[in-house]
Amino acid sequence: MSDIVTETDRRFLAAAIRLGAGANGETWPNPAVGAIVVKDGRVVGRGRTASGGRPHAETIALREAGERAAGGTLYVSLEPCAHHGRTPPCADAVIAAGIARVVACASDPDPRVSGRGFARMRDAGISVSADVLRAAAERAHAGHISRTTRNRPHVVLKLAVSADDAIGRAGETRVAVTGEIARRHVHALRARVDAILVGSGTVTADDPELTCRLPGLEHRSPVRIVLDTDGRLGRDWTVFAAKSRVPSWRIVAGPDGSATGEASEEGLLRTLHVRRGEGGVDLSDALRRLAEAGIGRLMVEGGAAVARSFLLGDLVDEVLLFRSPVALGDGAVPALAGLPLSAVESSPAFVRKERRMFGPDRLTRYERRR
Ligand code: AOF
Ligand code: ZN
Repeated sequence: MSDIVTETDRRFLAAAIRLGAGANGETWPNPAVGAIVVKDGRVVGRGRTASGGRPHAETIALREAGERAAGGTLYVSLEPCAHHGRTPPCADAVIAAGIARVVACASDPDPRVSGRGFARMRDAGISVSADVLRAAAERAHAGHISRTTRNRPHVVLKLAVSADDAIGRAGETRVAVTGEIARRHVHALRARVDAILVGSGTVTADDPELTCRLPGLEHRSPVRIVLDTDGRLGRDWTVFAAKSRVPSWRIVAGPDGSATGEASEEGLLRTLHVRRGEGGVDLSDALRRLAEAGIGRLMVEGGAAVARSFLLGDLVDEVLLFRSPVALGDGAVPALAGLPLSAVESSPAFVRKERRMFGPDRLTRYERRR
């Protein structure tokens, strides 16, 4: 029993998707859902998944709408849940509030939900239009979809390269490749992912903090993940510093090639033991463990060898390539450790989706062809 979806419906639903997506990075292990309640053409309630994943978006929007929800329409970026998890089912709350019509994007791939939320509301006499603005919602919920359907995070590879395809100069640390405006954009991107990952070489070369340092967004720093194959990095490195308030996860390869599945914690420092692969940790095993630990959106930030391994392993879903107009010249360190950048720029595996300037630097966004 689906009714006709109007342009106005699409606009409200697009607003719900944007509202939810603004919380990406804050809600893991849950998706960042957006919900808007409309009565007689006016917005009477808005909600997005709260930090840490609960309460869910619909509960917040319905609470704000109060009695005005009765007879109204709910626009929601994901199918309302039907399971008794850490909160009661949203589908039941929608029914209890007297909502007459629901316009939603796709069904929730979580096996506890997948279609049951829609069915429950339809059984209660609510008119449900599903699968509206599906592509936009799939992008907003890429982390949740990847975690629940592939058991690994949605992986975004960020590269900042010079005009001569380099990421630094041999023997020099913290060489600025791109400018200030691009740097700030990268910090804003960090706020929207659940975790960022680097190799141990990046830690020992640059001793980075890997936090989001934009005024007002400091609390949005993602989990910092370091591939520390042999577990050699100590707590004197900035990412592992005991006084830090941002969680750090160290990924260590098991000594005998087997995954111990072990995890240990020391304050905000967690160590995950994964299988050993060729030349380091087994990345597929590491991604599986991260998904199990709740990470849906992961940004890989370097260095060259890590980027190369992710690309060669076909583990990259999206590439953000920042390119500066300036060449680094003598001693330039190639961006992908021997793999040419054409592995992204002219690979049939990736489709170019977007181009934008950040001051003098150009960002090109690629998506993996599905
Ligand atoms: C919704 N609205 O805002 C979100 C939903 O552990 P729980 O009980 O919080 O349930 C987590 C699951 O609920 C998660 O895997 C996903 O399927 C769904 N998330 N559902 O109706 C929301 N965040
Ligand atoms: Zn729910």
